[in-house]
Amino acid sequence: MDMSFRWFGKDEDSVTLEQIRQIPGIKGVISALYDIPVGEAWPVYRIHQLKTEVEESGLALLGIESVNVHDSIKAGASDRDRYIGNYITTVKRLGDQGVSLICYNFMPVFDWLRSDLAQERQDGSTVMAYRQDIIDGINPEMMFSQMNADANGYLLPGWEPDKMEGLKALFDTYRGVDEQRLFENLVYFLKAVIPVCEEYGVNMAIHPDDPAWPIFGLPRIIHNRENIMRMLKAVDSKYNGLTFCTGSLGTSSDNDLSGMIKELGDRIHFVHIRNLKIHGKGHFEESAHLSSDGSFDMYAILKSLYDIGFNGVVRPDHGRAIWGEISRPGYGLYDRALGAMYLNGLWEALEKSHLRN
Ligand code: DNO
Repeated sequence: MDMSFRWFGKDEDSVTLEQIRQIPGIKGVISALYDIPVGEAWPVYRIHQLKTEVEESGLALLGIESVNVHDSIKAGASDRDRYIGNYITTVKRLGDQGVSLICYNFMPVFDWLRSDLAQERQDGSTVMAYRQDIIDGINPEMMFSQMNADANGYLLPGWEPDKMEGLKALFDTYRGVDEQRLFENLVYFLKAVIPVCEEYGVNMAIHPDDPAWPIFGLPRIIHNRENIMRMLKAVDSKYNGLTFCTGSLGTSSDNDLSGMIKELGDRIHFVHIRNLKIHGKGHFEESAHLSSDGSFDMYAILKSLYDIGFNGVVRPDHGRAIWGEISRPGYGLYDRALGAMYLNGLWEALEKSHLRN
């Protein structure tokens, strides 16, 4: 297992590569070229620059999160082939430079969603939280403004403000796109991209829908065992895999996280680990990683990964805001570093108890 840390680049992250390097057990970072507009091919020299910068700090570039998929591809619009062509160019360029992991999602218009980016807890820390009743009373445009206003001046991944300007048109693009159509559009995309991934040794790891149900009337198709298996079977190549995100899949208590890990096996290429405190259906907050602080059994999750022989990339996911740190919500240094240490500790215990038995 390679423990990693998400890094948003030196101009956009409050956390530096030097700080990441000092977290025990971190082998590399997960990053992206966040300024390249979605749908454009990534320039070779920019990929090279990013990789060099990371490597000069003593870390490895362990994967990209995300090479985002243009909404024309998701909606199956008439210009999708042009964007798929650009995507393939980026995959080839990444593969050429030894990057072998791409995380992406297929959520229409939006990415992950929270109703509160800084909910205060009893200990004075703040966390991101979700309440469906609040989301139900909000229109999508307001949601964009609110998420961006509350982001401590940082750009939230997936919530770029420029999207808001064309939001109505974007929703129109999805008219007539139901779950079945969205699934077909995903398969169309994968059928074009996966053969290239096979040739270039790049694993595609789709990120599940977060939360694990449709929002704002838009379809979502990657949020439970059945629809993930269906996606994997539709393009049955090892390179067509999953980012197993505990915090996304775990928003629905119908998802048995440990059972899913065992079933998905070697199609899991990347793991995002965080804990949630579930308060009821459609109501949760992001807790500390520690099992006893939330609703998930982190030992059981790590044990399932250990049992399937997982040797891919892991990262601690959203952390709490603690010790006065101001950062992009969910992506400060302190609580994610605590998370990484805890996960590494569980992993060490699993390895040693296995050796002794
Ligand atoms: C949220 C992240 C997601 C994820 C994308 C992958 O913090 O986990 O934004 O990066 O869904 O494309």
